[in-house]
Amino acid sequence: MVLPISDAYRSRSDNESAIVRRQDPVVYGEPADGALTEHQLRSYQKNGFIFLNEFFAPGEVAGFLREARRLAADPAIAGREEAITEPGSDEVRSIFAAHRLDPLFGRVARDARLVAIAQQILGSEVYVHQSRLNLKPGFVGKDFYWHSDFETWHVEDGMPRMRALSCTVLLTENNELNGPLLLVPGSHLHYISCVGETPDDHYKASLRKQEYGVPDPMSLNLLIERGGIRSMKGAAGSVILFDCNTMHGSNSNISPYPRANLFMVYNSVENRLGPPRHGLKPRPEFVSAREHTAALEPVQTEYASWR
Ligand code: 6CS
Ligand code: FE
Repeated sequence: MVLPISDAYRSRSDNESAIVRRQDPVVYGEPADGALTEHQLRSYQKNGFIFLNEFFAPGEVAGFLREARRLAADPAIAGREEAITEPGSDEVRSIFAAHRLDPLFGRVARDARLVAIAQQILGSEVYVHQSRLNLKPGFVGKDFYWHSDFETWHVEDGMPRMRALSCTVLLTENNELNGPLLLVPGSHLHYISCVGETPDDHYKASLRKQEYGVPDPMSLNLLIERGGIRSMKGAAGSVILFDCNTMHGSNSNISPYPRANLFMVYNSVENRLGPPRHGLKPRPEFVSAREHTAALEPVQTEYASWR
């Protein structure tokens, strides 16, 4: 594979940070594709995200949450590398590859309504680049510092272009108390090139607490002055779709109320991974799919009668 001579989204290679204009479209498909309305697509294009209130019915999402709790309490799961614990505690923070470890989440990832939206925005068939349950338990759930996912996926996974999106299904209510997702509207149109070399096996530390590939305060200030910060509070069953380059993070959870979310990254089949940057070794399959990249076949599921 030949690497491009100049990399528009170079990062973690210079001593100074930089803000670069986005080089890729945000919405690749047409309103006529039918999943989101023209108005919704325009809002996604402008802000870099969209909130779909109570996309799943209360009875459906109650089953998802039961399944998430069952997985998190399963000792066989806790012993696997997909299970990441909180810094400073043994509580499970995330379970990666949830859609491959668990048949119900496998169905949710292929949910016909979600896949149709991902295909419409990305303008092609899609596959799951990464999935995880984020459990953010009460009292000990730690923050996720500001970052663009694309910066990590480009550098550490060799994702070529900005043609992926994250889909978060709220499994509990996300409110002002339990550390909801914070997004910077409009930030997806700018790429922040970060300072610092990436250590080997960075994911082992970064999935707990990220310290490389984090944007500098000046660039963050600039983005936030322009776009502000939106706190994505909402009822269980709601869905947040956000562009791979939208700046985001979340606060820790010092409340007793867990914030459980299911997170799936849809990537275009035309944007499969190349080699990571800076000679880094590819991250494991459970963080970053290189083998499981066949186009998803959408399925319709009667979640209420699941099990
Ligand atoms: O390293 C990653 O791929 C993951 N890390 C963060 C903080 N967000 C995106 C992604 O799930
Ligand atoms: Fe992220």
